[in-house]
Amino acid sequence: MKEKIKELLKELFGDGGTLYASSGRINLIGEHTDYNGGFVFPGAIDKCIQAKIKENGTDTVRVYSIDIDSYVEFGLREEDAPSEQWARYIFGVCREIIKRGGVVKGFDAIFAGNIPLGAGLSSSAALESCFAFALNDMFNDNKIDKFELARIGQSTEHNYCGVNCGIMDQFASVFGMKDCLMRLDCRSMEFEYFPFKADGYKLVLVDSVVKHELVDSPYNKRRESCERVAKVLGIETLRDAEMDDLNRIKDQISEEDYMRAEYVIGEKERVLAVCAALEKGDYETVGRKMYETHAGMSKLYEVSCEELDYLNDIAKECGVTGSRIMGGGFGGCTINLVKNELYDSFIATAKEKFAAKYGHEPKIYDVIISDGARKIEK
Ligand code: GAF
Repeated sequence: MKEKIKELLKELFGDGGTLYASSGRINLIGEHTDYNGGFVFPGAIDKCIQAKIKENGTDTVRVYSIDIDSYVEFGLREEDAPSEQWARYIFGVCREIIKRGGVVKGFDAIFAGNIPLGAGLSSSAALESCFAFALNDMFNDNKIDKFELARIGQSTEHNYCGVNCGIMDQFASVFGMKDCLMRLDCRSMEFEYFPFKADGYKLVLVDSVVKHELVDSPYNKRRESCERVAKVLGIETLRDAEMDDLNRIKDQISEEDYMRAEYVIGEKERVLAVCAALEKGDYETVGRKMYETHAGMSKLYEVSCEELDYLNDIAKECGVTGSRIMGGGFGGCTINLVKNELYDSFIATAKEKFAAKYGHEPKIYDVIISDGARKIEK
């Protein structure tokens, strides 16, 4: 990927430029908790976006996406927003830096990635983080702090892409560290690195290949439900709600909003239980909580789909320690905590059964926890 990017930059825009990267993410547990002020537990992975970028001395940004085989030029003023979705991520990052008083000058860039698109591994956050990190390095002497870089990506989603996401994906992509998961408190924004070495286990993603697409999806509706319940409770976010509180206002909210909030309140506790269990090396509890999350996401939050439920059932039948939908839902992957000795038979069974039912095999990605946003070379 690196060589191809370098070659094309030279061919299209001449010598020079710096190569940057940022990663996709997994999340062990803590789904749809970020915008509710709760906890998340993500890590960056070894699949990333790489971009080679150089200043071009104009007011124009010129970018070529190798994977989409698409070239876009845009100016740096608000009215210059491109119509191509992929380019809006980059445009949004530029605008959000400028809005915060930062500097962005015209540049040329070529980028490519190996994060499967629509698999719920945050390829868009990786793209935003890669450019936010790069433009901070190139034009702002790295004065924008890392949390702000993550917020720049998040605001890009809100203001240019129509997704009212939380902070988890951009946080993971910017702060990711090799071999570590991170527990982030999305209310205080305090976080801790957790070295993750589940001896005797593997983390593996099973991709249903049902395309998960958050733009214009019911994702925003889920968030609205949570905000409605918090409002009735008179609190800022569901982080401050317990089941007793929810039951107290049950007749003032819709049945659907009740279910959404019930899931979020349970999920908040599950993240903490998983962290405590991990510290004791108690993977059985970790796994049990993952299954509980899946059930909640499927039955209460209703962000699963038939294919993901089927993958979860297969995991259970195979004796996999933990399995659940990962990310926003509506397609994408399950994340599975599998004992080493069960790994081969689980993968073989998942492929076979899924293919028999849906006519194609799921894709399998082993999880390797890696670094987040970084400069690769000058
Ligand atoms: C998506 C969002 F972008 C995140 O902010 C988070 O809410 C996640 O869904 C669900 O946990 O990835």
